[in-house]
Amino acid sequence: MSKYYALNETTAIEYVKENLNYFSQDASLKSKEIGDGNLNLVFRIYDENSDKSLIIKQALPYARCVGEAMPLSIGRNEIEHRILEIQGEITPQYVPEIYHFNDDLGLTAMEDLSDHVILRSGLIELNKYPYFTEHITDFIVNTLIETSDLVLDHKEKKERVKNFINPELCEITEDLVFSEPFYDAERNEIEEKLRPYAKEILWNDKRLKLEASKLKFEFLTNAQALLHGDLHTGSIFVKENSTKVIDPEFAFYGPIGYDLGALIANFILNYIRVNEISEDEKRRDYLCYLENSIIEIFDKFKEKFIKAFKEKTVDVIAKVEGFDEHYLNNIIKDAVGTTGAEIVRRTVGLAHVKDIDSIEDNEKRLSAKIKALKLGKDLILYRETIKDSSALINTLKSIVI
Ligand code: SR1
Ligand code: MG
Repeated sequence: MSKYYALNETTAIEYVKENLNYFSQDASLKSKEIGDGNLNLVFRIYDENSDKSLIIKQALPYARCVGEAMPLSIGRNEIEHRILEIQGEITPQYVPEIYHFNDDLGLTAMEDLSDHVILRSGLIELNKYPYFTEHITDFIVNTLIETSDLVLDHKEKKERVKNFINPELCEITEDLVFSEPFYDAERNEIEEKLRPYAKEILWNDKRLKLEASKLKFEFLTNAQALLHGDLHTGSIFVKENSTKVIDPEFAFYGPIGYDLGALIANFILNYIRVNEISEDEKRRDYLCYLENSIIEIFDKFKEKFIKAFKEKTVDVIAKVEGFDEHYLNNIIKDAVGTTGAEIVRRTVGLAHVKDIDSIEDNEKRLSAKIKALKLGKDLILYRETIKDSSALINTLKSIVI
């Protein structure tokens, strides 16, 4: 940590000039800090004389959204560039290219994706991405199955598990997703009018706490595959024909359903927003788009997973008839439970999402949040029975519409 210093817009340019051979000698470099995530600094460095640019992402020794009261090791940067390397070998088309890293400074230099937009912003703007579900299901299925015991030699997989022990960032998820939203925790961010609903829907329900604890212990102990670990719509860049998954610093060996569930939850949060605020015609059209996207993510994941299982599994006994279905059913159960927990935590926990919090009308925002809590709860409680996309959509519509 002794060599560490946090960059600013000026020193970021100096760093690039001294350490990277990316720009030409006569480049006129400018720099802008563009980070709007919860943890890190992000600088865009660009040459005014050409169209060349890159991104420097630097870990701060604390969580940016909380400040120094929440210290975090800059070692998360190493996890991030290591998993980006692995994902880049499996699905290079879906991750940014890495140019350089420096673990002393906790920084990585990578491809600038400014011609893309963050998916969450695109969804809030009611934009559509026709290839997204195809791309993201390719990414999830391939990165997860290829890092699992189904495909990897078991000793090599255990080595990977060791290399991706990520206790600090896992603790954030364990606390913020699976524990604190289910009681009146100090760090919860909850608007006053929602408090009685949170009590009734979440905190007074022992059945729900039991199911949340089962999900938490699944997350803690089921080292199935190398997860992205934070696959919400703010971790994905999109443009019409391209999808890039960024920010895998929460990576670790965990249950496959966690990545799938986090993604579906964030589409549902946007669905709840659109249902609450949009004009009639626009609303119907965009709700259809979101509904189809959720169905496609769910169905394509299942279809591609079974296909990849059949084609890629090397473990002899795992090839026995019926094990693929058994394995997939457990993933889906975890995914639906995670979807519920992610929806709940983005509504009452420490880290919210713009989809819901930026609803300006107080009554509509409260209504959206109450629906989110009810839906999240049902998805957790009834996850064993929600086995296909139509059951998921029926549950969604019965509460939200
Ligand atoms: C203190 S970190 C809060 C959240 O931001 C990250 O993106 C993760 O989702 C984490 O839970
Ligand atoms: Mg992130």
